[in-house]
Amino acid sequence: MRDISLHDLSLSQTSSLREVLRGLGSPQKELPCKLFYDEVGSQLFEQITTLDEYYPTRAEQRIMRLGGSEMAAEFGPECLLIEYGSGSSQKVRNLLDHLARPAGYVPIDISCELLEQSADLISKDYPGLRVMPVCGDYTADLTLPESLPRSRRKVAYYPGSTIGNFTPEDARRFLLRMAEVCGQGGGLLVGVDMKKDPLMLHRAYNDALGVTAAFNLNILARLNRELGADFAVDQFRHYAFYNPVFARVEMHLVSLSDQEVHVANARIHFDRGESIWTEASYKYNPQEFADLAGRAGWRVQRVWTDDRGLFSVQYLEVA
Ligand code: SAH
Ligand code: AVI
Repeated sequence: MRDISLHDLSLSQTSSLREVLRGLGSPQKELPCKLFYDEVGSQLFEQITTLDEYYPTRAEQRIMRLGGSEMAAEFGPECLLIEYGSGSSQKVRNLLDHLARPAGYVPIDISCELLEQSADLISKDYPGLRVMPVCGDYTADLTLPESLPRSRRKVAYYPGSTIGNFTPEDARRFLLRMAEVCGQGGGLLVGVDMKKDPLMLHRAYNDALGVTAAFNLNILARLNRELGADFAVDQFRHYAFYNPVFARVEMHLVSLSDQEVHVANARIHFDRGESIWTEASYKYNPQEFADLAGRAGWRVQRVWTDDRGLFSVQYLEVA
């Protein structure tokens, strides 16, 4: 059973031209990573999840498969599940398979086509479940449907280590907002990628087939397609590395020449070797994440990890 009202938002609303121009106008040029996820970008991300080098998806999926019934037991019966950045809605199946009489499932994603397809598949495979997809930018003031079903508990699900794409301070603010959405007694199940051998991280963001490079470069092609920009995409190179000082992988697009680019009425100059910072992916040990979440009003109840200690899935409740 799938609600038909999609809260639809287009690129112009989700990430205004102003936001792009501000990013490209700052001393370290940058673009928000949410811009990766148009239809092409979402397909490229799905390919990334199948790459040998990209361990996080496999590690998290395995944790979910093995731990799904224990996680569902923590949530209890009649919970309303709100998934942030649901993408293909694959991992959530490990929860839906075990939840007792869930009140509903609210997947939220900025990639509207993928969200619709995934919501349809979930509705088909879980016929009694109320599915209420919300398309939009969860970093903006996103409103959930007014007619949310009554539930015993609201549980946010935030898989993929997508929380690592915020700076720690922005992550804290976001966790705070999720605590407000879930309210007293609310829960949060979050996937968090852990610190590890920098070489393994390096490979995960520099795959041999170049899919991550294509994913990164697609952001420029998207600005050309949707904002009428004139980036010469072949004049930029994907550059990703692990920065151990900040415990984050940084993805950049480096200009291969001195060049001018036009975005709307703005002319933007690039020196050869200058970069646009497109994504940060922070890595946390469980205790570091517990401390961060603690500063946002959450208390960790349980942590599941894989046998190689690559990834963690943590269940928290509003303190
Ligand atoms: N949860 C999936 C997908 C992770 S990729 C998994 O674990 O494999 C990150 C997802 O978050 C994408 O589907 C992307 O479209 C979505 N996303 C990224 N930034 C977003 C934002 N600001 N608002 C809403 N969705 C966002
Ligand atoms: C969605 N997010 C957690 C991914 C990550 O690993 O930071 C996006 C990604 N970037 C490059 N590869 C995958």
